[in-house]
Amino acid sequence: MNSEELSENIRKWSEELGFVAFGVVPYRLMTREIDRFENYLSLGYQAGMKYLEQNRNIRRDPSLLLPGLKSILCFLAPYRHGISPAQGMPSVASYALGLDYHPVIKGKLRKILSKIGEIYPDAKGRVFTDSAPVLEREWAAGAGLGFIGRNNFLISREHGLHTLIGVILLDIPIPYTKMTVKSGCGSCHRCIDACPTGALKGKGLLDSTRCISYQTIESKKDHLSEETRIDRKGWIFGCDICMQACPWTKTGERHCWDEFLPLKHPLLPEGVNSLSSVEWKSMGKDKFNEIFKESPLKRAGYEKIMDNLDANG
Ligand code: B12
Repeated sequence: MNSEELSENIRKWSEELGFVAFGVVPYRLMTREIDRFENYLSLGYQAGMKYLEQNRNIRRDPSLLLPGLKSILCFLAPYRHGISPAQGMPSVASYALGLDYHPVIKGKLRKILSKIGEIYPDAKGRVFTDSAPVLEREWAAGAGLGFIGRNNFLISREHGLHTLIGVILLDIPIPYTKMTVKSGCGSCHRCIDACPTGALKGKGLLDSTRCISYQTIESKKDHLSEETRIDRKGWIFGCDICMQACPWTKTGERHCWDEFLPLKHPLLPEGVNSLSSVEWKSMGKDKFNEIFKESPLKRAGYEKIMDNLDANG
């Protein structure tokens, strides 16, 4: 099988697994992109995410993750379920209502990688989603899967913003799918206007110190500390405000993997998006750990979610 045929097969396998887009960028040093990233760090916009300051050599040269790297395969996993939190209830970001996307996406990427291995037994590859010091949005944009919006999202003209990025690094060449996607932001700055904390700074920059998503997921400090004392507008895990404000958010058909639909658990018959603040607070740590053991919320953990509830009053 030649590389064009392999590429067509990868597309077919990825569609069978439910990915809504596939594209390829060839390996190269990320020299230009790393300058943008360094600028972000110099402004302190990484807040307390020390891991963003590390492994800069890998972000610049991803072949340090896979010697002989030739191709970077990018895939989009859809999670547009169209379900919002009930009015006045604490909000969880839409990507986080179901199962943790990391094992779900990696599992599907591994299936693709093993099919490639059946045809090219000597090929070596690695799969990632949000799990390596790499610039996934830059790659997905480079592979023609979308443009990067003012709200920082990789926006697909076909599938909108509710997509997560999965990546396979391969040491064999796969034809490049480049097809630069023209920015669709124009003069629109609704995301910047909508962000209640002023976290979006324009020019593709997001100040994490002010971002509700950072505050409610990543920050290790409690809501009373200076770093995190902002109005979180009811969000207790992640934030979708700049996504909801974007005109592209309604683009495309409603695609959502079953795994990303709101969790249904015997201990949670109505689903996670219908819990009131009182119900969250009376849940208790053991029940929380049981219900959310395969959910993204376990990254924040019980104490942080309780603190986020307190922060919203
Ligand atoms: C750290 C991180 C965060 C941090 C910081 C986010 C940030 N904007 O910096 C926090 C915790 C705040 C966060 C929040 C969210 N995150 Co996050 N996050 C990451 C992570 C691990 C690294 C991102 C990073 O390196 N940030 C540093 C900045 C400098 O890099 P960047 O965001 O990639 O931005 C680059 C481009 O935008 C580019 N750029 C800017 N302008 C332009 C213009 C052009 C033309 C081009 C080509 C490039 C370009 O410059 C930047 C540097 O190269 C990535 C996974 C990964 N490894 O990439 C996921 C990732 C970006 N997150 C993701 C998601 C889903 C979210 C949330 C939506 C979750 C939520 N609902 O709360 C929010 C969205 C916030 C936002 N508006 O960006 C998805 C985004 C998918 C998508 N379609 O865009 C990713 C890709 C994970 C994944 N595998 O799907 N996240």
